[in-house]
Amino acid sequence: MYLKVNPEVQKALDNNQPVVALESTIISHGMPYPQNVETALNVEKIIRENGAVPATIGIIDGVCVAGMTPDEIEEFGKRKGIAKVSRRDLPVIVAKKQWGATTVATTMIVAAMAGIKVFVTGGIGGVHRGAQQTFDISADLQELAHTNVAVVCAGAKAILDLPLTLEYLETQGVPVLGYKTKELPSFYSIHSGLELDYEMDSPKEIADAIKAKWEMGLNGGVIIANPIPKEYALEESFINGVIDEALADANKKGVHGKDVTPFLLAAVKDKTEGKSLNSNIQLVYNNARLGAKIATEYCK
Ligand code: PSU
Ligand code: MN
Repeated sequence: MYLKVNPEVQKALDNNQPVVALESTIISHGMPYPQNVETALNVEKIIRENGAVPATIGIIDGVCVAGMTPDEIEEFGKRKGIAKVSRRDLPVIVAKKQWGATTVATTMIVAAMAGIKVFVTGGIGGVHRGAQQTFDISADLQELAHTNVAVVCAGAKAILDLPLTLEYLETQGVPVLGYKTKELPSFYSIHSGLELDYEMDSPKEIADAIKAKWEMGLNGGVIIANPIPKEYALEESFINGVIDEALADANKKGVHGKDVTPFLLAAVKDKTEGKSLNSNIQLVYNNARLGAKIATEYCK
């Protein structure tokens, strides 16, 4: 009733074949139309080419859908006013039978309900700069603490306080695994200056660590941090300057609550138009390739 799993996705799950979950906030709130739809469909194609079944997740007329059709993805990209739905919003949107775009937290919730273990996205939410005063810590981090889904991302954007985000994840027992890197990538950049404890060199090594965690009953997520391909990375002083301007705008306008992240993402996009969008698209493709391989190893 609350959950609808696409038949192809269900069949793969029943046969222990790899499935990769995908979020819809990135479609409805992360990129402009039509690039959002084009990217979401290409990501699904890449997942398939790498041997897994894609399951784009969103809420349609109050039903949590795991595995949208291409038409539904198109509608998520086009339709105005689709709510951004994190954990606290989910029951209301479902009860009111509305449409909702799922954040990392909510995509993890629905993936776990459906039995999907691996989820690919661009960047996760985290501890915001100034959280000491504002208490603004993304619900994504709490979800990673409790829900058994592995999340492949390109790290987190420097709109966040990245050192505090890593501290929070450590406290909550969430492993952060660098893929072929010992440094936390920061979305548009390969570097953040923050060292990771674990560098993993293959999808199998990552799948083994995920399995060990869950087979021991250590509940919660795992972050796989996959740096953006070098050729698409943005120059750090350029992007950090843009982020500082965006943060100043948000402060001046008194943006708060769930609007902070979309405001900052939109401001960064506007100030770099063209440049950041292409990088964003390419890093998601890169994550899709890795996520499908991890899901495949996990099923072996
Ligand atoms: N960071 C990005 N791109 C995104 C998001 C975060 O670089 O699209 C989205 C994700 O859906 C994430 C959400 O789960 O924003 C976090 O929002 P908040 O900080 O309000 O929890
Ligand atoms: Mn927040």
